[in-house]
Amino acid sequence: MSNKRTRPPIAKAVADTVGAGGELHQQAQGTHPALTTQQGLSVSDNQNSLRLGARGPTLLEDFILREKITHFDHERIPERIVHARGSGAHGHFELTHSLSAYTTAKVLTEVGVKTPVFSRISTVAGGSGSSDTPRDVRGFAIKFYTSQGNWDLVGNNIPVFFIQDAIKFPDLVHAVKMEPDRGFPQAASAHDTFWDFISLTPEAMHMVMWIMSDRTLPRSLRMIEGFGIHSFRLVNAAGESTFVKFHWRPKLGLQSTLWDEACKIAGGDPDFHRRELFEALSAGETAEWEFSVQLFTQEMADTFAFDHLDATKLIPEELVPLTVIGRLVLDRWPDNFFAETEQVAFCPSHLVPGIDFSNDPLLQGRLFSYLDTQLSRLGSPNFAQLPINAPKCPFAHQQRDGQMQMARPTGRVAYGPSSLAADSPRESAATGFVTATVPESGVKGRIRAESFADHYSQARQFWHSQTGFEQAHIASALVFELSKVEHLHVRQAMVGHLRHVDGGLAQRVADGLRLPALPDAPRPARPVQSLPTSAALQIIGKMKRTLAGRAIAILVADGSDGAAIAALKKAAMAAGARVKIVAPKVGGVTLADGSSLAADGQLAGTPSVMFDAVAVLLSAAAAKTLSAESAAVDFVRDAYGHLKAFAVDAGGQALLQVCGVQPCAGVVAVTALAEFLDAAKTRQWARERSVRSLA
Ligand code: HDE
Repeated sequence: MSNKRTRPPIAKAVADTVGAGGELHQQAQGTHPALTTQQGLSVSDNQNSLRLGARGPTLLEDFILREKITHFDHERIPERIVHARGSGAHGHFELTHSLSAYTTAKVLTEVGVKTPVFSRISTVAGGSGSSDTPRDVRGFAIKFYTSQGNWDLVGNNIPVFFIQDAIKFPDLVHAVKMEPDRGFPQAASAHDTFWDFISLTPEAMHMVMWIMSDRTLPRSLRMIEGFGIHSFRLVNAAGESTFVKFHWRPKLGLQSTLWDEACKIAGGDPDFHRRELFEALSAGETAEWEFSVQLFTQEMADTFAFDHLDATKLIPEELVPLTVIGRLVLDRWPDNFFAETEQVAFCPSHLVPGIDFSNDPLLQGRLFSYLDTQLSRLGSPNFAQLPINAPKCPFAHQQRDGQMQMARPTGRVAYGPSSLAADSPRESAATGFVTATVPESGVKGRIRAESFADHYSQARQFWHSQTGFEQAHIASALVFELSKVEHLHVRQAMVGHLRHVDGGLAQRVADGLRLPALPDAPRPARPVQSLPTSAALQIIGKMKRTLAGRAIAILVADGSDGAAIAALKKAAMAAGARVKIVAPKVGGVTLADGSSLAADGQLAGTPSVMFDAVAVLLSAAAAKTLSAESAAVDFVRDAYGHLKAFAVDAGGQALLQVCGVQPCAGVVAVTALAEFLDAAKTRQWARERSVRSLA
């Protein structure tokens, strides 16, 4: 029970005491309320269970011990079967452009209204305790608490999906999760069962290109895009429907880590993304997205070279441009992780009048799955009563009883039609949800539409839309992942598929795996088309040259120059960056002028992978000491290898030299502050080929 709701009386002041065993008894006094049991009974001793004799057995009679332990034993609920690891935040959606011509949904027609939201961003494959930075799709779910009921938009950070039909989802998830006999790998697609399944599922090839790109290695949860993926329908007052796809784009721009960096972050700070969002929101910053729609009619859809009901396809922006309609802002970390982020229950079937589903077979399956999974996860059909799930608009229904009924429904009437209660809830033809009237016909059967059969053309389009750096990362990711696959025939089958995407890509991956020969390509169901490229599919083109939301480390030690540190910190913060002082000891350093400087992080526990750019400002003596310190050498080498900008003074330069870092673009004297801050806004891509071999 929340002690906020049932705050017991403050006990009369008694001083803290030390018990016979030396244990501390903190007494209720001042603003501290008296600790109680769930029943409100004030507890006199929270340190010792009830015993027979000081060194004797514990008594079953101890109902206080039993209540506490019993509750503890039941403090976990089943984690989500997918998307178990996630972070959530509150905020709002503000509409800036009305879609009243297309829909009656007030959330999409009332300009200026701020609709409260709760959003949860997650990885897919790992358990709830897994790290934040594996190569994985990010789930991006938004619950809009609208004035017409809750609308859940349960999307991802990638606009397409692996499979076309919901019946394949359990297979996909079983293949990517830990292998069932051995219980590993955790949160990783780089293993045999995943690639075996993929190599036998040609429809996954477009998604494979996306997941092998750096989209699956986000720098921050504030730097990912969001997509509803499926086509939905908007329905207007006249009952006319228009198809819609939802997109949301980060204000801070897209930004990713490098693969080596993501792996090292997982060791340095497994909570990297959660902590970043928590720290940003706690500091008064926001996470913000520009919210857009792609609107199209059935007639337009009939002209597309693909089927928009197929979730393995996207609609290029060049074909149907995006219309910006609002802002999504997250600005408040939840009060309690479990009550909100863990218990929030998203269901694509939660929607409002004016929005409706399409026939996308993946979406149709999801409409069943989410409600079903919430029943098993939250244990009761009353999960909608949890504060995080309850609508913020008035609601009234006849659903009663069930486990954990928290409300106290009154009156005799829990049914309809009824004539006994004047205030019982009734249907409303005027405001109620009406399913779009869409004529349907066809033969009943387990059928896959022929219009879903082109599995390679958009994968090819994606590949050809990337910059050279991005292509090298995709090819290298494929080599990395397939190198972890033990079965040669699976590696070969995958490279065979890649031949349809691009012959050069297939060759690069085959070389990276040292395959004896280029494997045969499977026969495609449809001829592969070369579609026009689309810059919107890149990450590099969508990065922002900004320091907002970026972090800079200044590595210092005893004897560092305080004036240089202060000037750099001031300028970087003025440009929007967060700055952290990293020192060999967390207690701080004594600067050259004898003054003290506190550290934000200790060198061994604050590696450079946590930052976007670094400064190394050291005395000559400290540079010498640190050159024999592997944490310092790794700090420099990793920052260099991860293509980050450096600001250095003479001591910093000396340490860089020991670490084998030669003068090059992006390594700047600390006196050239503007140059450093500009370089810090991006990675030094030109350096990449000199630090690692890529496929
Ligand atoms: Fe989900 N998915 N999914 N999914 N999904 C779940 O629901 C499912 C799919 C997505 O933060 C589960 O509450 C099926 C596509 C997000 O709480 C479950 C299919 C997209 C989240 C489920 C899909 C998503 C989930 C597990 C194929 C992007 C996390 C826990 C038909 C458009 C929500 C839960 C959160 C979670 C089923 C495919 C996004 C089992 C059957 C496509 C963001 O119900």
